Amino acid sequence: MRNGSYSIALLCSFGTPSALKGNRITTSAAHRAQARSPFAPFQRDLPVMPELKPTSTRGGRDLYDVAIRDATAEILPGFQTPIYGYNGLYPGPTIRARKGRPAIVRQRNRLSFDTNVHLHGGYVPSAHDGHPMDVIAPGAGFDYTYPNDQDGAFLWYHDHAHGRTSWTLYHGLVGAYLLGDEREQDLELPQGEYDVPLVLADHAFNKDGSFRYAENVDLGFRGDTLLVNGAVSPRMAVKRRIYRLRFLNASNARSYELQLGQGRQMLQIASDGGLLESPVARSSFPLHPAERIEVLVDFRSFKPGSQLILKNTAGEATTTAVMRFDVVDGGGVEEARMPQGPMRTIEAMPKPKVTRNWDLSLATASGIQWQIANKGFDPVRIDVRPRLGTSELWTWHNPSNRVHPMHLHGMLFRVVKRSSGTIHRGERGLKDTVGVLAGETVTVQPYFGPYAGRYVFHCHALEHGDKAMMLQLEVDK
Ligand SMILES: [Cu+2]
Repeated sequence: MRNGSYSIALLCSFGTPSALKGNRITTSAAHRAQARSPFAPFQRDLPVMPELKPTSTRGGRDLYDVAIRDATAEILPGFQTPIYGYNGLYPGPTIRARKGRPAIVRQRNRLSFDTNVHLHGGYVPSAHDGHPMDVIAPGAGFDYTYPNDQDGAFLWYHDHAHGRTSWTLYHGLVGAYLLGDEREQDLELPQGEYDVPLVLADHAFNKDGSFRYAENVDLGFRGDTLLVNGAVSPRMAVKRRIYRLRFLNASNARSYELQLGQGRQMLQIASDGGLLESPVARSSFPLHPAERIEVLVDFRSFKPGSQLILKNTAGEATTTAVMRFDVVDGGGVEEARMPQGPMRTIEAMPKPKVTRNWDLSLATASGIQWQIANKGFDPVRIDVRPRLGTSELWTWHNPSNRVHPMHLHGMLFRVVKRSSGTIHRGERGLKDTVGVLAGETVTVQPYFGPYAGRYVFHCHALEHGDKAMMLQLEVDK
């Protein structure tokens, strides 16, 4: 019932058609021409999220200030789409943090309902993790302290207030948090404009330009329009240089299979938990909700004028074209390089002494609810108590006909077994989310650390997590 009242309150407080009136802007003839078919791909340049600058760098740590608020975004040319945004932006501003330099992100809730912020993939003390019940009331704020003492990785931040993440993330509460370290620097990976976070999400629109959302707890939301960094299938001018493309699947429930051109080589260097031990050449790769994959693409071998379409081969008609890279002349002296050999040694985890099995299933007895081990989320119940500094084998068994991207808060794991076949080398690094395919059984080995305390693990198909495919773990000292 509580969830139902949330939805109603949200619908009322959120941009109504009357609020949208007058936001319609009149612009140049070219712009109006575009507005006639705002859903055609490759019409807009890829937006780049602004980098958030610290308000203080004193005392060896960076302080950031963010307002979580209602805003509008020009996603379709000529329309203002109501969103919720970190600093009023969709996607939110990018935070670039450094390993060894703690950050405090002061989040002020200027929305009309509770929200919180989870740093996805971060080693973060329990009180700062954005547990679904630890929320910030309207008008209040919270200082999230991030130690940044893990290896470099593409983390991301998003709302995690229980029961409505499918609504709030869909309406804009996502942002990139790029944690860099010295190893990346030593490898001379592309930097600056050649290091590009790409936030993918499928959406649908009403005629007035507002986001259209219809809840589907079983399937999860599917939109008919792909957005990258908040633009419909955009184009990006690339110089003849090496680019680091960092993909985040910020979709509610859609999985992608990404392919460049007819299968041009992309060199995967990282996954959720940062660099792989060695780079892996890929002609395409899957990306499930919440997963990150980072690749290097060498555009030096393409002639100026070449166009390469990044396709989602798992998509349907309008959800196939993800974006286009337009190779332009110039580029100057290349400073980055493509790593050939080992990039990182991932420390072995302690031998697992415990094996746990988790069935992933749909219960329909009293309304539709997704469950883990026949249980839905209960904030007063702790479901599992692993010991700090140990590792275990966790087996996700998925007899359902949906993909469940299973995510653990506050710690990382390795994928050790897939019933559907061998584990791809691109999936052998550290992970925080694993796509468990329909009918599949997947075993992962989490390491319970570095912090003791209460965390959650859940399905990252957002409609599944909201209702209520999430359990609690407490790491005991
Ligand atoms: Cu799921």
